[in-house]
Amino acid sequence: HNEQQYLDLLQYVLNQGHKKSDRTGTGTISTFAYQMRFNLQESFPILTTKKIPFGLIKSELLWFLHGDTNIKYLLEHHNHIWDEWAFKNYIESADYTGPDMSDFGRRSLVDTDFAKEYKVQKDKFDQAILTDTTFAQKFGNLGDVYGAQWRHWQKRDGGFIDQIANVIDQIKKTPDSRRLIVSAWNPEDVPTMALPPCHTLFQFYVNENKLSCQLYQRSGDLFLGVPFNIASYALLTHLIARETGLEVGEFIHTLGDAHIYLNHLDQVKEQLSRKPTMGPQLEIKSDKSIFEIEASDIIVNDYNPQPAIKAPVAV
Ligand code: UFP
Repeated sequence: HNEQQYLDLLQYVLNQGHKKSDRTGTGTISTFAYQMRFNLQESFPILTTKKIPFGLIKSELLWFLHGDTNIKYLLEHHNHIWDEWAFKNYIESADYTGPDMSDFGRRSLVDTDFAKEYKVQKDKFDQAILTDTTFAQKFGNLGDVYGAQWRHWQKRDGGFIDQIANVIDQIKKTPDSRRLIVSAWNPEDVPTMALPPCHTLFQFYVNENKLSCQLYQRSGDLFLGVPFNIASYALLTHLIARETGLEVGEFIHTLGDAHIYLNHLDQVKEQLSRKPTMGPQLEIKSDKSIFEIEASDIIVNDYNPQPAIKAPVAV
């Protein structure tokens, strides 16, 4: 059963994880190096033991695939996953003249008055991105995030590399190749990045007309981040398989630092007390290419998850 892979990982880290301090100051229990295998023929591996918002996963992945790095597209799709990174750039700029918003992530968790003011400023910011093109160009762009690394990796001698178009081409022409790789990790950029890529590198493999994909994820927040990452890369594997005329095989998820934040332990135990049900099936209702397909063309059928479980994000 696909979902059992994930639940086993939670249990493994509860049992084997050692206490480890981390960048965010939250504290984790952590283990190093773990691998899950999801059979994409069996079901689409989105969790049923808690509700995962598939809409956000779709629009984020399509945003990456378009090579888009501006949050405008995400906001148009009611996706706020990346907002805070753009908002941070804005409040640190000379254009921002509102009340002090420094350290807004932490402060809005502990100070309700501040949280209200933050919401006002953030809504204003989102509206400006949506309605003012010049503002969106200036403050909506996140620079070197996945869309840029995947679709226009900057070459040292000028020009760009489109890793996604290249890998699609290679899968079609040389399916036995052992070089079917897309990399997001750029050691030159890492020191200046707010969030160095978590999904560092992925590789495709073709066997008996089936396409498999392995992701190396350097760091995984097992309760909040990893369920998204599993569904996102499973969807990516489906989209690349469709584009290259192949069936889907497996999604293999390899994690480096696999951790549970100390303030997620109750939520993890709650989730482990639930029983997974049959996973849904993915349906793609369009002939459009991987670069033109729209979120509304992609649906999961028979997705009947148990309720969401809330937990604070470590920032
Ligand atoms: N994280 C994920 N998946 C993601 C993502 C972030 O699990 O897709 F973008 C988590 C991992 C870690 C934190 O807890 O976010 C990133 O922090 P660091 O860069 O210190 O590893």
